Amino acid sequence: MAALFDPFALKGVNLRNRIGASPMCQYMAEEGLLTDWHLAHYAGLARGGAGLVVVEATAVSPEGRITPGDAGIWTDAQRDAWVPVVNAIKEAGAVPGMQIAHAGRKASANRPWEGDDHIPATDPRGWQTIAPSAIPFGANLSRVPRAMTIEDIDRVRDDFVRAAERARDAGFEWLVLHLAHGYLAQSFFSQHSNQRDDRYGGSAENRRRFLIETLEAVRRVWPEDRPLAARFGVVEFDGRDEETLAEAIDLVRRLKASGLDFIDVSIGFSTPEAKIPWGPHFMAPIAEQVRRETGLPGSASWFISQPGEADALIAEGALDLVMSGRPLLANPRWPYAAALALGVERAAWTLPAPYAHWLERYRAA
Ligand code: 8OZ
Repeated sequence: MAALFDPFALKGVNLRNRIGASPMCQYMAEEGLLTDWHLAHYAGLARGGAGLVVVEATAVSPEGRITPGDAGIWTDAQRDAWVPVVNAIKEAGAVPGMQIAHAGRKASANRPWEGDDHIPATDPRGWQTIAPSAIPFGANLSRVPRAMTIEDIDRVRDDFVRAAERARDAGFEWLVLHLAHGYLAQSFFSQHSNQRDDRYGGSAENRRRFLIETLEAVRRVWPEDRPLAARFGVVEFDGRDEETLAEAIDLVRRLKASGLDFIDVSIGFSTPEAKIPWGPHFMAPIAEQVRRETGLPGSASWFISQPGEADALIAEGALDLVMSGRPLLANPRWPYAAALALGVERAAWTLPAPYAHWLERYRAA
């Protein structure tokens, strides 16, 4: 039996296999509301056989969107629009997860295929961004954010709580806090973006405060039997990773003590100067270290595209789940292809019955 197809249980949730669809922004919403695009997209991912489908970074407030096309969950109407997506994912046998996010200084950008840069300050489609300090990311994202006041910090933390309540009420069973990729929470943690001199900046203890307070506030409304996960950038590839990783592991331990159930290990993306060593499953050893040193179950993404490779990472105990992004965009039925490649018995049943029964029929003699 391939380890990739072992079930995985966490809290009250059971995944049918170790393949998760990684959250991937579609930039196809309007005013944060889903469009027809989303239902077909997510039904397709779930029907393809993944055990967990985490929907795209969903903004907790209008200012927290990366682009005007981001999905949101700051209104009840937006919450209700997610319900058919949740139902389609469940009907296909997968567990529905949501990632909630605030883009911080990387907000107010054009969609990737329309420039991938900040919307000019003079353009009414854009908005004032906020961040721990008034320091721009740089490169294509050079708009200077407004440094957050304590009131802003309290409000954004509360926005995460309201978003978690709505995700809960829409029926999501797995929640991911977006603490990665240079967005707001990551930018509190990183010295590249946080130069505050109050209790939210300076020492590691202060730079991690926003992340801990947000997790603790969300945990109070997120049901105990549903996993609370975080995606967190534990390295930057900026030449200072020994210190960053030690601080990150320390923070993950602290988040675990406050109710974090699962860690999806990713990259900080806090500086355009990073030299990222892209290559096959290059984040897996770092994720393994985070899992080992914190005792939390965890996952990674990034260039895990071969079935044998994904299966070995699970079998060797490096990862609990493989979070798959681009392989599932290229082929949502990658799980079926993986089951065939790994010699899983009755591989067709990775897919829903209306597909599986045909695929099993009429074998050549
Ligand atoms: C991967 C790398 C950089 C950004 C997100 C849009 O996390 C992203 C993203 C993903 O929401």
